[in-house]
Amino acid sequence: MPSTALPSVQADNEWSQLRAVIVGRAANSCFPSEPPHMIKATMPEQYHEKFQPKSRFPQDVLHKADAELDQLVNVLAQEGIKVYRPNNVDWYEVGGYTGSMPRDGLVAVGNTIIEAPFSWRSRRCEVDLAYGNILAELAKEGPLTIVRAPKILDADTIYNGIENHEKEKEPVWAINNSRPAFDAADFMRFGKVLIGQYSNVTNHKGVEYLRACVPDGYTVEMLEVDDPHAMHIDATILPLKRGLLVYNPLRTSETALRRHSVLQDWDLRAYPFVPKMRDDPPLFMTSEWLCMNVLSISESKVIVEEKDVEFAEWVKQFGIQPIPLPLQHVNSIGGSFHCATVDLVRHDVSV
Ligand code: ABU
Repeated sequence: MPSTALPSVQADNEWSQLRAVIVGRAANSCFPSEPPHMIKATMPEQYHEKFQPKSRFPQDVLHKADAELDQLVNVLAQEGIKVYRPNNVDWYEVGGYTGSMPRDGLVAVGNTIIEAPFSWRSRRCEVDLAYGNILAELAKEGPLTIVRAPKILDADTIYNGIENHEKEKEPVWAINNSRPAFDAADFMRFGKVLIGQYSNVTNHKGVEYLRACVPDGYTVEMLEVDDPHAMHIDATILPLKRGLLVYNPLRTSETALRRHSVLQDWDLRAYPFVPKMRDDPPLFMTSEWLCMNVLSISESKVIVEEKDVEFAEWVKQFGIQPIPLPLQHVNSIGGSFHCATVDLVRHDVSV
């Protein structure tokens, strides 16, 4: 008798009906301890001095962030979506960053889930510690391929020659190309095509490595992005539904997007407003463009941050219902709804 059970991982776009998802946890998150040149390249200038080794985010921000994530879980469950939660980890003890940004470390491509070979030293154990239990559960629930990142056994070389050159010449990116590195949030899925960006955490070897990991029939293309601070593509492009993409016109252009044949006949919309930077709670780690960092739960429903009223009103013209929820304290420690989740199963996958 053929099984009617859902596959535990089956997703290759950002918009079709969501069935299963990981939602992160904020407790014990710390400012990531990375070299000053990386912080300078990727973080808002006014908060650079906060990025010291063993430095916790404010406790009240973390408590409120976890309450926001719990509320998100309840709303997703009410929509009939299966939710997986990470382990509680003491990031202070292990010298890590967070369990609230699973999008950076994992990406589902069809029936395969791929772990990012992080460039950041502070994130090297993140997937094992926070999401290891989920990967084991997914493997029990159904056949899937899990691609774990290569372990770095010797000294890491990713910053060699970059840290020391900081004073002489601004590096193009904050990492070199000595080993594969990418963050999964530097890629968006459009069916059989993934579109990504090179960034301060994603290098050429990382992209070649990802190309080798995706299942047969999938390809990885790189978007031309004009952003020296680039780190994660999910506040630069947003495929809202099949055929409709919103982009940040300060970072990319319609010309660059049209070079990708999968987008040839899409409606490409520059977001017409300039979002405002929020400082209460502070956006320690992101730009003001987080309003684009939404989670689509279907082609007609999208979860948006409740303060991003302008964005919520704007998407209604496309027949999309915004679901406003609070996430400002999660925003404060690194991202919004897209960053804080990993979609595992979406209906209507092009496999
Ligand atoms: N991690 C998402 C943030 C991207 C941005 O601020 O542009």
